[in-house]
Amino acid sequence: MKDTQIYELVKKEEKRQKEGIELIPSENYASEHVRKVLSSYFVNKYSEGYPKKRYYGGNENVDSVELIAIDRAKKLFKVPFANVQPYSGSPANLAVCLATCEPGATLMGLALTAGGHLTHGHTVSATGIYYKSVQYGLKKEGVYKKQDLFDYAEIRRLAVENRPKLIWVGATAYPLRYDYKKFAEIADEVGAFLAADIAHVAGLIAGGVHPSPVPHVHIVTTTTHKTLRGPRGAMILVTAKGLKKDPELGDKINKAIFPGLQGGPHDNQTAAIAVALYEANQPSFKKYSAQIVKNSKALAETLMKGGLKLVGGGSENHLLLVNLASVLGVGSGIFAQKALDMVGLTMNKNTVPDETASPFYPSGIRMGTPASTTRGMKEKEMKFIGGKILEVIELLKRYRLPTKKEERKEYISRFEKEMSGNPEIKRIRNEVKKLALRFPIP
Ligand code: DSN
Repeated sequence: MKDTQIYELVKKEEKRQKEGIELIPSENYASEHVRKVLSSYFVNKYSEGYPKKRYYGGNENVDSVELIAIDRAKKLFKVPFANVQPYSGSPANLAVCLATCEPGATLMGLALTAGGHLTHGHTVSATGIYYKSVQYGLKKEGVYKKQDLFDYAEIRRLAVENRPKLIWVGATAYPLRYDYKKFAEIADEVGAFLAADIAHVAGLIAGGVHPSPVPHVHIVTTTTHKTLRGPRGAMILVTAKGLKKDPELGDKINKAIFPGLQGGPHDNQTAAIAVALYEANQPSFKKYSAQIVKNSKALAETLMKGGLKLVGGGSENHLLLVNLASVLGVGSGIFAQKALDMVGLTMNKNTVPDETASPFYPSGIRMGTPASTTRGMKEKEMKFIGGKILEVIELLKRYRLPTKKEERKEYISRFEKEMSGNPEIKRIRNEVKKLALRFPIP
C-alpha cells in the first residue's frame, strides 16, 4: 500500500530541487548519509531526559548517539558544554531566555527589519511577549558601504539604560562579519549574558572562514541545517566564559530544554546531527566553506557591476541583501522573488535596514550560496547566475507595487500571468535548468 498522493509530491519536490538553483541562504542539501540516518529506526524511539538519565527503557543506543553528538559538537566548536536536543532554532533561542532570564526580565536583540531574528525579542515572538525586549538597529548612515554596520555607541547606550539580562548577537540577514569582542565589552560592562546566534554562519565558523564568537560570548545557539549542512535541528553551546560567569549554566540550559520547553528529543534528528558534525570536521568541509564565501563575493560583485545596491557594499559571508527600491521602487521584493522563482532561481523577499515598506512587501531580496556550492558550483557559475538575475530584474522595470493596499492582490496576479507567458522568462528558465542539471544534488 502506498500513499500515492504524498509520494507524487515527494517526486515533484525532488524534480524542483534538481532543476532549479537554490539561493535561499538558510537552505542547503544534506548529504545522503544524513538523510538516511534521519529516516532510520531511531525515528521510532522515545527518550525523555538525557543520556543515562532517561524516563523510558531501551535507550542504550540512543544514549550512545547523543553522547557522540555532544562530543562532536564540543570538539568542532571548542566549547565545554553542548545540548543537541532543541527541535530547531526558535526553541533553542527560547530555551536560552528561559535559562538566563526570569519572566519579564529585559533582553536585547537586533530588530527584525534590520536583519535580526524573530526570537531575538520581536514583539510577536514569545521572546518579546514574555520578556521586556529592547531592539537595536544598524547604523543610520553608510548602510550600503563596506563597513561594520553595527552602531556600538547606540547599543551600549541602550544596554546601560535598560540593564538587560541577556543580549543577542547574530542575524538572519547580515552580509558581513561580526565583531563579537565589541558586543562582549558591552555585555560585560552591564553584567548581561551574551548569546551568539550563529545559525547562518555555523558552517563558516566550523570551516574556519568566519570568526568564532566562542572566546567572547557565554552561550552560542545554532541550527544544524543551514551552512552546517545537517538535518533540521539545533544545538545550544555554553563556552568556558559562560561557565565562569555561571557554573550552573549548562544545567540551566538542559533544564530549559527538558522539561522546560520540550518533551522527547527527536533521536533520529540527533543521530543525523552527529553525522553532520562528523562531516563538518573533515578537511573537505573547510574547502566547501571557503568556496561558499568566494561564491557569495562573486555573485555580489556581478550584481553590483549590474547596478544593484547591496547592503554592506557586498558580502563577506554566505549571503547578500539587495535593495531594489532604486531600480523597481519601494516594496518590489515580491516581484523579484516571484519572477526569479519562475526561472528556477529561488530566493526570498526581505526587508532592508532602511526599509520604508512592510515586512510582507519589503524592498529587498536576500540570497546566498551554501546550497549551490554544495552542488559544486564555483565563481564562473555565480557570474552566470548573477547575469540571469540581472536579466530578470530588467524585465520587471515596468511594474510598481500599488500604493493602495486593496489594489495589490489583483495587480500581482496580473503580473504573475504576464510573467509566466513572457518568452524571455521561458528562455531564462531553460538556461537555468540546463545549468542546474549539470550539477547534481546529493
Ligand atoms: N528561516 C530562517 C532564515 O531563513 O534565516 C531563520 O529562522
